[in-house]
Amino acid sequence: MDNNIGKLRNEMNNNIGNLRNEMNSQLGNYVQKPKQARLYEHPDRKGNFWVLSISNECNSDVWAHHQMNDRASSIDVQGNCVILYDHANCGGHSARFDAHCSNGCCGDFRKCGINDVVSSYRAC
Ligand SMILES: [Ca+2]
Repeated sequence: MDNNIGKLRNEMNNNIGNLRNEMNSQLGNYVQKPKQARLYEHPDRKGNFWVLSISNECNSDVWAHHQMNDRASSIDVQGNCVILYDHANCGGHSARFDAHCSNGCCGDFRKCGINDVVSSYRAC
């Protein structure tokens, strides 16, 4: 009798575990991963970097983080599309960096007139 109860309990626990795994896996398909990119201090992704949290809202955390404000010289868009701006609150001169870096200046902002000025950004 005790053996049967133990067996049933184990079986039930296994089923619950399988259901939980299945549920988490299904949920994972709906939870959107945050979009990120890296802004680098020097050309060719060198020096200190700052991780951008990209959304449709303008983000001025580069401006607020004084060690990176007006210093960025290259970017790794990590498959995302980002618009970088000269001023806080997405103001002033801007440059658009798509997933393929088709503007040709991901590795060197001097080529697109946005070197050492970036203060804010948003998703394309
Ligand atoms: Ca600036």
